[in-house]
Amino acid sequence: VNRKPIVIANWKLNGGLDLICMSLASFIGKQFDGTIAICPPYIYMRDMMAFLKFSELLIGSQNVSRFESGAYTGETSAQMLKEAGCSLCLIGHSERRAMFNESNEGCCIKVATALNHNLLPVLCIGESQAEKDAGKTSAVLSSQLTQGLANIALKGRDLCIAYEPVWAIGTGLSASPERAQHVHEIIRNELTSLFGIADAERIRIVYGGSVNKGNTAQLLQQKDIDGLLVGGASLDTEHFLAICQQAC
Ligand code: G2H
Repeated sequence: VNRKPIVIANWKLNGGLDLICMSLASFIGKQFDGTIAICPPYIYMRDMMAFLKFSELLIGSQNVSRFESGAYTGETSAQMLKEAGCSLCLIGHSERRAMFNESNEGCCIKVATALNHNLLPVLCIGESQAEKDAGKTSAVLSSQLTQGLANIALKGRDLCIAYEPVWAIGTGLSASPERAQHVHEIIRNELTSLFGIADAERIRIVYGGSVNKGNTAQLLQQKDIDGLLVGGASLDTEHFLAICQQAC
């Protein structure tokens, strides 16, 4: 199966015009055999878009509203993101689940909304340290997938899953490539039950959690690791470029 790699930068609540200029300048003229995307805070998307004709970068969002329009203060809809030139959106990042009460059911509505507007949904899942210690990793991921993708019909459209073990996020403690591969295989099996083998083989499963230029190559050598979701290391332009160049 030829799944082209995808590397996604998640700037979280970081960055500014300086970082945008530096990042985009260093990507000008670079070519990749895969997809590179940056998810800045919403406010910077339009600034980034102006540079995009000079590079192959895509822009993603860190979240999307479950609503289409109406009296929902502070929300940004999938249609607005699409109009702004966005190609993908993160859904259910563990920080949103933990700090903004995002549920699997809410994530499922967001996945459907993103698909309907031709945005690539990147559904983020992962177990906590306590769940890992209790041997519940498979069960947690299974319910995040079955509930987060309930009644979703792909109809040929793309979906991406990000496996981000909560204990590895921003801690410097990445999952070992072997453990990450083991979990990605569990995820692909679950996707096979949900969508059938053809879709499950097509869906890219990316790893996130303390990715850096030192662990990129080994992670991507694993059969079921199809890309990376990079937080902290993506805020250093040269570091992020080094990750992308190793990946694709
Ligand atoms: C996980 C990741 C990016 P970091 O949240 O989504 O962040 O690479 O800083 O662990």
